[in-house]
Amino acid sequence: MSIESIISSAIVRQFSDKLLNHLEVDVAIVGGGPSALVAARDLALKGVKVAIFERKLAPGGGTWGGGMLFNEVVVQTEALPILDDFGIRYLPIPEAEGYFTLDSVEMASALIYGAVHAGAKIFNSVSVEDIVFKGENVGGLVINWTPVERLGMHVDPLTVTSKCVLDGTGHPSEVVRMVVNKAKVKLNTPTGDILGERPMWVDSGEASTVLNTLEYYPGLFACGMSANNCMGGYRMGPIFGGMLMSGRKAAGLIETFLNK
Ligand code: 48H
Repeated sequence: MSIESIISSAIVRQFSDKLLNHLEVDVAIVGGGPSALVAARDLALKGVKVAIFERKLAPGGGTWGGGMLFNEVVVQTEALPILDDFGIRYLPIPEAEGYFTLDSVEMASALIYGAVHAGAKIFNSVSVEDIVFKGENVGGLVINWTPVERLGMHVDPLTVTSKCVLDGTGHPSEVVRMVVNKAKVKLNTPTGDILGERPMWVDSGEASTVLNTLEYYPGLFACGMSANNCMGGYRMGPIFGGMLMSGRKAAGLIETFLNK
């Protein structure tokens, strides 16, 4: 065999094994933003089989760009244990006790590395275009390559089945939206629908991101900005403690769900 063939066949074989092993998982996570990456690591460390499907080539979601492309973000004291778990460094902000800055590229790369090394598998450039719904139950995800989605090619998708789904799609709550629009079910919100994100109010948004991390329909959880959008929370700008703590809370809720 030539080296050219060896390289190609090794890649095809390894990727195929990886995908085949994750066509049935315990938890299917949509989106590889900060909240989802924390949830994925926590669950994987507990021995839960987790796969993340991320539309973009690079996972990490909105972390890379910091605030307006100034590649630093802020976290508050309560989130420091999570940064420590991932080995992410931070500096105190002298004029605001309890707040810290950190390099957003270090944060994004460490979150990805931490999730993968804990055992979560990330499938990048894969878009979730629909949800598997059996009767009244969430049963998994419908996936396709992002280039197929972007080019509008008429190519049928594949499916991943799972015991539950975590929507980590950020501001638009894409998966929860699909469930409401297509399965026509009522969510665990005051109106039964997505309430919609509100304007910026940092303290309120940070607190509500964690509070709103919930099971919105049996077997369907939301974390991060998706949770805030579902329950009508305020946005908070480039402070990420709420996202990290939301991921940790989501993992705890899902663990309880799986143990039921
Ligand atoms: C596959 C998908 C799909 C899909 C979306 O937005 P994210 O960074 O996620 P969070 O909620 O963990 O973090 C939010 C944070 O980045 C943020 O935006 C903040 C703090 N904003 C505050 C403010 O005031 O604006 O990442 C979501 C990820 C992205 O990478 C998407 O590409 C991905 O989900 N995604 N992947 N299939 N259908 N939809």
